[in-house]
Amino acid sequence: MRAKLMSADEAAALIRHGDNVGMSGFTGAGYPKAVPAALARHIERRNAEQPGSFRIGVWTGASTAPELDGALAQVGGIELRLPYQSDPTCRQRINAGDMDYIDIHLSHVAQFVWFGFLGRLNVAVVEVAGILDDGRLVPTSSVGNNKTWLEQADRVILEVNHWHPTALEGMHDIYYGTARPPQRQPIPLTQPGERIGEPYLRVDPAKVVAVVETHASDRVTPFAPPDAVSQRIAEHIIDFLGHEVRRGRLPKDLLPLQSGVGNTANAVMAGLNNGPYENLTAYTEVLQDGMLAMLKSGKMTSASATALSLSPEGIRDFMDNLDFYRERIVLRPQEISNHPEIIRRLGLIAMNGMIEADIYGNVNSTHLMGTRIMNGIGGSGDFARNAYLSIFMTGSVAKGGSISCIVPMVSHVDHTEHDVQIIVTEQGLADLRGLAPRERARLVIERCAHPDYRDALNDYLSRAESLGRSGRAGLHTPHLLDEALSWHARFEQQGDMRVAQDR
Ligand code: 0RQ
Repeated sequence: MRAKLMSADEAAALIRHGDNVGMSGFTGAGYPKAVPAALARHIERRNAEQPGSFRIGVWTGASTAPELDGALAQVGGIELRLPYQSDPTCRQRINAGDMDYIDIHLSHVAQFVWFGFLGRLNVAVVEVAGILDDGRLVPTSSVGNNKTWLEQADRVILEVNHWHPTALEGMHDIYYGTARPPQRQPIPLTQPGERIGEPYLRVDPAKVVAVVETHASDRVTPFAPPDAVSQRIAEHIIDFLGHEVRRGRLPKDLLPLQSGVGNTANAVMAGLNNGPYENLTAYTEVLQDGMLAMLKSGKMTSASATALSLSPEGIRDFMDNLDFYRERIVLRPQEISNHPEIIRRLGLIAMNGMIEADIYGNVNSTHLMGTRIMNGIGGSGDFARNAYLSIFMTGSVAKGGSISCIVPMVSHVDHTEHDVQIIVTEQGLADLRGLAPRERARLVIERCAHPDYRDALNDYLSRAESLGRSGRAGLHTPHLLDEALSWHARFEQQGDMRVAQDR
């Protein structure tokens, strides 16, 4: 490995036009810090000589950072991106049609690569915290798809980032027991904090073509204190969980929590931290500040994730108390953190954000006005489809009230009515379990819609029902198709064209 030490520029020169490159990185944690930037410079020079002559496929765990996604998108270097991104330049290029993007469930990525569904993986660029004498690798603040990249890629570039504390060693659990059907066996994980694998990543040293040393921090995003909307959403969820415990539908210590990223998710965690529950656990994808606080207070006993996504204060606390957290946090490959088999077995309480929901309970998590990608489905589908309770949350209105996030028919479907059980806005919570479509519609309008839009939605529903009663349409899921489709177009005309342009 020592013989392969080189500069980021030399390593980047080993990546060729047309390569599919598997990069480490998950929500701003553990992404390579130097090679992508060097590669972007290289691509920029090549494309200046001959436009479009150097483009690659970029596969990651999830979102990364401006130094990776942003830098490569800026120079037009990405032909195809998957599976989740949240970078403004990528978003703009994808929506302009300059860059292809495949939005797939995070749990699918690793197996799609083994199955050969996505073509050959030519190069892996993986950040690690260290290399052991025997060649095994110490993972970083995220695991993501690194195991798969290291196994499947023809050539491997390692970035050893000395910013990651060596005390991370031992926090990870890399499971090597997955196989392709028909050889697949059950994954022997029955508790969120259980370890079923090994603490290191393996790599065939013969495939390592470069080792680059860096010392650079992960992308850290400060959290704003929860706003009034997030706080109301959190209160509704916490009331609802209490109700479920009283009804005997949830154990008194709840079930393992999965929480999407963002301020609402943190507000829910803060609410639970101040609530009556003890011995909580988490089986989630990304661990944010809110969960660290719960581990610290003792309310939460263990948390499993594939990545950390901490604020600057969260990072400081994590680094200062690594021995404490190493006993309580397990970081796993995303094929395990998001595995449907395990999610179903553990019975998770899944809480994810959304862009809009329709009155029947279909959810759009990814596309503004039906056509413009925001980020991607991420792990929300893995969790929602398989959870014990599947909760989706959003403010009832967007863009200063000019758009209702409760609509007659979602403009893009990520989670169907069959996978969505509970919808929450700051207005209230609609529990859709056991309700037929028209009952769901009334409840969603009554509990979740903003008062400014309630009349319009009720009017829509009653006219759709009249059409059904007249025999000209179905009464099972009544719709006025012309109006359902023009609902979004009306917003764009009346309201905020910024939505169209910004995104
Ligand atoms: O745009 O910033 O320009 O104002 O959409 O909306 O309200 O800031 O919501 O940050 O919670 O993100 C679904 C995108 C929500 C996120 C989504 C506009 C709004 C704003 C963002 P501006 P908010 P959040 C595990 C789970 C998928 C992945 C996932 C997400 C912007 O939760 O990416 O769940 N989820 N992963 O103004 C038009 C509407 C709108 C709208 C909001 N109805 N119409 N614009 N906006 N609603 C974690 C991982 O997978 C890593």
